[in-house]
Amino acid sequence: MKQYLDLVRTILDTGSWQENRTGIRTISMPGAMMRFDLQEGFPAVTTKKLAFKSAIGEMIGFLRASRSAADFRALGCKVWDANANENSAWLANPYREGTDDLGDVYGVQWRKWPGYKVIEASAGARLADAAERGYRIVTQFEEEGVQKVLLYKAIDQLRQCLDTIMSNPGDRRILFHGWNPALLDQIALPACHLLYQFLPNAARREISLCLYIRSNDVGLGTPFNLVEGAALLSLVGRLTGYTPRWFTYFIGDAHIYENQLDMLQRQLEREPYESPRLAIADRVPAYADTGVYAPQWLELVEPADFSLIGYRHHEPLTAPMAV
Ligand code: UFP
Repeated sequence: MKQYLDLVRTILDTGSWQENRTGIRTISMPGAMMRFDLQEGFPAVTTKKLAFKSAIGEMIGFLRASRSAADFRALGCKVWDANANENSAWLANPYREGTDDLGDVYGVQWRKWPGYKVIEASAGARLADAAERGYRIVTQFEEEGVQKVLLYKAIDQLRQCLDTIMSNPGDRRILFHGWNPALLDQIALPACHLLYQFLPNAARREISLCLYIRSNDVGLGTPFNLVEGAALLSLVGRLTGYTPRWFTYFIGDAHIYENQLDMLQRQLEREPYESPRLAIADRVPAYADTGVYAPQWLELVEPADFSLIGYRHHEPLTAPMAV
């Protein structure tokens, strides 16, 4: 995890102070990248104790399209409590459905992206094609004298990615997106990690992931997001029969909050330990062993199915999260 400490150093050396909506200043740097070979180990921060279970709980909440901080708590992840119940802009938002509601956050977009089509009522072939793809008619209406049909389908982007890895691994379009412009006004926090692209290599039976994060809190968010991305790639590899390989992590706005500087300075003084390995429980079927494609395990996995082997870390350090 030298790359993480290098990123922290680069931000401190070359970044500049900026104001933002949270009221806590940051040292920010535009554009950063880290690239991990998962065959060399799991990208777990070792210069403090990683909240591994919490990060895995959050990822599993996303896999289940959870939109309530209570669901995340039940999975062992408390990081959404403040965003759900303390952010004044969200508390006043008319789309908020009461205590703990987060709106249409990550998982809703991953698993149930709302897809709409408007098709002319006379366009039989298009209507038939849409029906074949699972679109259902919502209503028929008239626009400028033309009868039109509104259709809807909740798009399971992640499942489509797995299906394509199985059926057409050479495809260069295996990605899912969390940034839905139509829904930014009904969400507690617009997606930070928003674009995931899977890159299978059929000849080597390896799979890689490129992840783009528009805004990353490098003190608290980055260690968390690294766990989630690497664990997701490992799970997808398990279910599709590929060995997880390169995990490339792009950041747009890479920033360090002022009140986390002490925590990071102390981490810079520590020598990182060797990376641990990720273990996924045997009950999660490996396609490479069973030959049976079982994508339903995207929803069946539990936090206890993920563990780190050989995770050696320095003393825990804490710092406040900016909301
Ligand atoms: N943040 C992360 N990772 C996440 C997540 C949030 O680093 O997975 F959900 C941080 C980035 C930023 C803040 O500091 O939360 C989001 O604020 P904004 O929307 O203003 O970028």
